[in-house]
Amino acid sequence: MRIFHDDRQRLHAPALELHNGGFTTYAETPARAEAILAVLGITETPPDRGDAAILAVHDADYLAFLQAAPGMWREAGRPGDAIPYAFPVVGRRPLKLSRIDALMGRYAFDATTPITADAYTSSYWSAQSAVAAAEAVLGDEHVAFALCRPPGHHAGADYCGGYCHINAAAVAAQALRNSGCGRVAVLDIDYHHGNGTQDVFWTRHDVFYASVHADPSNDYPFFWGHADETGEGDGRGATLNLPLPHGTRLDAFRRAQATALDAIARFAPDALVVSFGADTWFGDPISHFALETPDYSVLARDVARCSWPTAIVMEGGYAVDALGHNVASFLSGF
Ligand code: SP5
Ligand code: ZN
Repeated sequence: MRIFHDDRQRLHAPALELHNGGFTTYAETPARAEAILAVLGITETPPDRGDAAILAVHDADYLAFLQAAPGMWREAGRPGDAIPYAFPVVGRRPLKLSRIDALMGRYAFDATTPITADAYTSSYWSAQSAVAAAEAVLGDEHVAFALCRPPGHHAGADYCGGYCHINAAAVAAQALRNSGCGRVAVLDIDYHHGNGTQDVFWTRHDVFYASVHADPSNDYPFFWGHADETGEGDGRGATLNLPLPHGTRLDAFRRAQATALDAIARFAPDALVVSFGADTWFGDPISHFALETPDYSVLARDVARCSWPTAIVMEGGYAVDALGHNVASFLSGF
């Protein structure tokens, strides 16, 4: 299987995140990618397809802000990484905002996702890896893996959050659409709901989004991922959310994934993007499911049996010592 990753994806290294009322060490570290590389071995550097594939999903003003924010933060005399503290819950009117703090809140939905000086570069290359995987599965390969660190599925067209700045899975799905796939599905099996991917495709019928995740009644990202969210307008019925309780093990997860795969089969996609998170593992430090390492190959075989060209994109997974083995188990199922 071809595996794509660029060394620049490991530059972004926030020191701290806001968690439970104080600052704690950042869970989404470059060591995650190193752990996966150590187990998988050789990877390919993706070609640079430029801004176009990213601009097909994200707003230009948002991408410009990701690049400008670290400098604005420094010029304002702030220590550490840029983090927001005020959010426009009243709605995001087209106001002329200039203060770094106002812009940070405008372009973020949480305070756990610093915009470091390397955030844009690392997420840019993460997205290029996803595009390379998408291109590979339209060529001779049936399946390819993008080692996408930083992750992406919480980032929307104009906002960051959940350790994500650029939505690599959405960029891959849109790249597949632009390369002649009329219908594309995204299967999201990270522990957390992929609110950004859902938002990007919410009103579209050409990209189906299905997610198996922790019930947002008890878990991040709280405001999205409830079972009654099914899409709107042209996208009505093209979003499927399957929330599961704490303690979920393979049997229940596998049944939910089968429900998602059945719905995707009815949609009849030309290609599939899998947002794969290993934070469903029983020992994950920030999550509460109970999958075991061999379970990932069972889940992957169920996906592989559907025989759609499949680009796998890495999302979460924070038990660094187990992460490479969990990823290898998943990929082995293909
Ligand atoms: C891509 C992805 O899996 N994002 C997950 C974002 C979850 N953020 C909310 C939970 C924050 C927990 N922070 C723990 C810090 C430990 N040092
Ligand atoms: Zn996650």
